[in-house]
Amino acid sequence: MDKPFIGVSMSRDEQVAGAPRDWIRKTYILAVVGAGALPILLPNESQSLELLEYCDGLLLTGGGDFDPESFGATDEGTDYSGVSKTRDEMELAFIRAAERMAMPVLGICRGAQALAVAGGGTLIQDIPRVLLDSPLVHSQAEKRQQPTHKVVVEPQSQVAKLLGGSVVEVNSFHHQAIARIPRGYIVTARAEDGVIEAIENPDKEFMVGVQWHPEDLVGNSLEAQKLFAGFVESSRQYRERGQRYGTASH
Ligand SMILES: [Mn+2]
Repeated sequence: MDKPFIGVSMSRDEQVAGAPRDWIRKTYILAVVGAGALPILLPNESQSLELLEYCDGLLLTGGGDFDPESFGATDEGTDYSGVSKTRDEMELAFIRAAERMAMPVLGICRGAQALAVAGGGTLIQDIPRVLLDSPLVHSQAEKRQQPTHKVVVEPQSQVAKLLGGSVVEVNSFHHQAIARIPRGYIVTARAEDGVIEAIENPDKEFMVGVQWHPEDLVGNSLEAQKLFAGFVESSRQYRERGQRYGTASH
C-alpha cells in the first residue's frame, strides 16, 4: 500500500556563520513516519512549490516569529526571534497552493499562525504584553514532551473528533498567538486564559491549526497520535481520489 507523501515546511536561520540554513526538528519527521506517511522536506526555495504538487498533505511546522508586516501590523517593539521574510513568503505560498489543490493542511504552532496570516487574520505579537493577568505560561521551560496547560476544545469540531476529547493537556512554546481568525475559519480550542489554541476551516476537508506541539507528545499522548493519524488518513484519501499531481486530471 502506497504511503501518502507529506510536505513538511522548514525553519530558516538567515545567518549561521554567515550563511543561511534550512532545518527541522526530528520529532516532526518521526511523527509523520509514525502515522504511516513519508515526509518530503520543503526547503525555503521557490522550487518547493513544484515539489508540493507531488505531496498529498502539507505540514506547517513551528519556528520563528512572523514579520509583523506580513499581517499588516507594525513592529510593537517585542522581542522577535527567528524572523525570516523568506520563510514567511514561502509558507504563505505553500498554503495558497495547498488550498488551490484542496490538499489537507496541518499547521503546528507557527503553522497555525501561518494559516491565520494566509487568510488575512492577525497575530498577538507578544502574549505577556497583551494578557497581563494570565496565570498561564505559554513559553514553557519544561521539556518539550511535557504538557503544561489545558486546552478546552469546541465540541463537534473537527479538532474534537480528531483528538477524541474535550479537554486536552498540551505543551506550549509560543509567545505569539492568533488574534483575529480569517473569514471562513472557526476557533476550535482555547486555553483557560482565552488564548486561541486551535482553528479550523469547516468548509475544507482538512485545514487545521494547533498552537501546541503534538509532534513532541506522540510518545505518550493518544490525542497527539490521533491528530497525526487523522491528518495522514485525510492525506491518504486525497491521494486515493487521484488528486495528487500526475494522477489528477491536469
Ligand atoms: Mn499555549
